[in-house]
Amino acid sequence: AQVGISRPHESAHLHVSGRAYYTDDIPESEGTLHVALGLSPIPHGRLKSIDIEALRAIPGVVAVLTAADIPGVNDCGPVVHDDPIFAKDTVQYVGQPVFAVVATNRLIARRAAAKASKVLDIEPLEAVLDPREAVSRQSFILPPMHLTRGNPAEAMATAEHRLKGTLSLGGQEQFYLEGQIAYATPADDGGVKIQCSTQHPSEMQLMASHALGVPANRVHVECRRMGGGFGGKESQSGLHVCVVAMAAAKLNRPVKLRLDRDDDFMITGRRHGFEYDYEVGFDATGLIIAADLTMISNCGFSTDLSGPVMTRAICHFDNAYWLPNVAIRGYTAKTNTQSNTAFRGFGGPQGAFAIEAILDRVAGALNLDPVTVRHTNFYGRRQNNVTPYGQVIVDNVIHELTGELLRTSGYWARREAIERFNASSPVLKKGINIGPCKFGISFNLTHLNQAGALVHVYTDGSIIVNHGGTEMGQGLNTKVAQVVAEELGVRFERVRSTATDTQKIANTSATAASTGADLNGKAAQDAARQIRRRLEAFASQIYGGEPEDVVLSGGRVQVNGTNLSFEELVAKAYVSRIQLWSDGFYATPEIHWDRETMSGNPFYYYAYGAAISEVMIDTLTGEWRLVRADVLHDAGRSLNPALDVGQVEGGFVQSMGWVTSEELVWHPKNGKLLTHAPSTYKIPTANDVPAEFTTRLFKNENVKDSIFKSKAVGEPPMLLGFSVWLAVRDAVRAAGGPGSDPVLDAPCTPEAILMAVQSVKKPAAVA
Ligand code: MTE
Ligand code: LUZ
Ligand code: MOS
Repeated sequence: AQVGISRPHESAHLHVSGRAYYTDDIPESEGTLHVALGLSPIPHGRLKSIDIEALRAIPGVVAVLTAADIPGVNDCGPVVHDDPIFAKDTVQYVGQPVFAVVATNRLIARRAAAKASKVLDIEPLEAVLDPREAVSRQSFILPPMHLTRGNPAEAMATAEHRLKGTLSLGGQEQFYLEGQIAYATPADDGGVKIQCSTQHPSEMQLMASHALGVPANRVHVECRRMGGGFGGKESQSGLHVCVVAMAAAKLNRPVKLRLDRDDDFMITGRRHGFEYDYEVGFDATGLIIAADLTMISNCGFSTDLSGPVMTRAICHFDNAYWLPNVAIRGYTAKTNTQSNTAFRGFGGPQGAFAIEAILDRVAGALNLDPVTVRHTNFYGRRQNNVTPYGQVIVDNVIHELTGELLRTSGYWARREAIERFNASSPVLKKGINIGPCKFGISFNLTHLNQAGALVHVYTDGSIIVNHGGTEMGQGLNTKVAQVVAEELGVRFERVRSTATDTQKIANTSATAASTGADLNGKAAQDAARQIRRRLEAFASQIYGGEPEDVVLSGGRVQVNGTNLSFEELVAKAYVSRIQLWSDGFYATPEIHWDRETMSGNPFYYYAYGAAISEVMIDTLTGEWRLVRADVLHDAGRSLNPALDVGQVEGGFVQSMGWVTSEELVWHPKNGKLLTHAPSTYKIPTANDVPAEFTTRLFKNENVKDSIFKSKAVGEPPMLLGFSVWLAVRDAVRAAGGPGSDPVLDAPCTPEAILMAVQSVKKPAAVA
């Protein structure tokens, strides 16, 4: 078998030896020019003038481009067209690109662009930086979204207990190791070729064609791989692509733009931070009767993907829990900051975080174990199994999965041991908690759930697969190659994946929503299957027997008593003029979504998981450490367990970083992002991975006809690191004593933990 077994990443040997080509490794053509962007130094203002001459006079500067130089449309917005490539008339955040300097080398371009505050004349306007203030001023990106089920107001009024609260969850920088980069080369007949780091080549093609004012067939976009995307290159690779495309077209020279890390932080957006107001009604067992939630997402200055991000947040507030009466309101706050965008989970984690925080308070208020309260509220198998948006859950494994994890992690015994430890340890306190996950798989914009592929079998029997998905380190190309190998009965080493290319597969969706292997795997299987059918028909024609009885396996072909190699059959088929290549297509069945009523079947299926984390905090300093983590995750019948475990571990750690140490701070007055480099923005490092860290895949298979019954695995683990934040809460609760009710937002930096410890003595405000 070629699927269901661990295979090294198709480029692992290149990654580890430094020979993998990323965009910046492509040899530069003669005459390549370099761009740097001139950025707005103030958060909101009227742009009066740009002293272009001062910049042009700098030796080595070839051109200075502004909004006036864009031949087509000054926009790189993915959905709503409110994302200027260069600010015109107004600037809307500190870091917004206003002009581009094109120079003979990168350093000259950067030095010239750094003079932005000297050459820009901007009349300041009032800026809104805080999302709650934006709401109070009715400064929204989109109309509010509402989802209600049952009668939450009535149920709340009659509930035995009620809790109210507010909660804040910060944003998160993608921190892809390879920053944003694009390289454009002028091509024949008014065309341009763009090699860039993007999750969405087709969108880059359209954005560049709009900016240039030429048809899409003049723009060729290629991406061999990214050094990480994490959602940050779904739409926001567009600005860089548009800048190099227009510079290359105007100057008729190859042009490259590679952002410096600080500029990447200052220019591009990230995960939306969320603010919450909630009320929850429950009974003495912790069973939720009613939930009322208001979510505010900090969108920044433009729309970008904020609409579908909020939709996914609303559709994940339930996480794995049955909420009989629920009201959810989503407000998209417009602020004078970078425009926030996709980040692993795409709003789903922000929705689920709210219910996890709420359930943990419920458990504390009733003095019940947090695991017990979650169990009480899990969706049922045959009843209480309909989501607030009306989808019936038919694949629920959360009971079995958490049951297994509780056993293998020794949760109950460790809970007792931790209680004994805490009773005798006044300064250091331990906490343990669970973070369950249910995550809906499919783009919530239904039409995006389609994909294409192209499989070529060459006359020597070697194979190339091209598909619409992009490789960002997640191993998509490996999985797709495994699928093609399985279908054609050859070893996976025989199949090579090539760069994603808009001239090979048209109209692709972003590699996003974790659907890469689901969609492109199926499309590639469709292509490979057509070739196999032709080979089977041909083999039975020349050797006799029925096409259905031909077996392609292990690089051999068995037909009616004859056994020959795959290469031999391919060579014969070629000479007989059999088509040895094929396209393939896939569209996810069954799914539908009504945006007006916020109801339907948006997800083909759900992926499940859970993590149990144990932490120790120092109540005198707020410092903390993850002592142990146990993760069990559902990847269905995994296509490649090694890759999937890697995705789960990576997602867990990235999730933990978000809710514990990654803090974004904008200057409250001048609006500048202060945490714009690893010196001040703290992502987890190898040292933060716990000494005891066990990740396993839950034995399961997809109930739906997904590719070889596997499940998407990219984003769901982004919920698992919540267990670390919840364990910190548990430790703070231990510091406060029975019935105490920690006040803790995310990220729970040491400062936040210390403040929570110092204020924790107050008992829970249970009504
Ligand atoms: N893993 C790595 N190594 N690098 C990445 O950039 N992006 C994540 C996830 N895992 C990412 C990653 C995100 S945001 C998504 S949507 C999925 O991978 C996309 O790939 P897939 O659909 O093939 O899983
Ligand atoms: N929906 C979704 C989307 O669920 N995930 C995505 O990444 C996405 N991107 C664009 C539009 N809708
Ligand atoms: Mo992932 S946020 O869907 O790119």
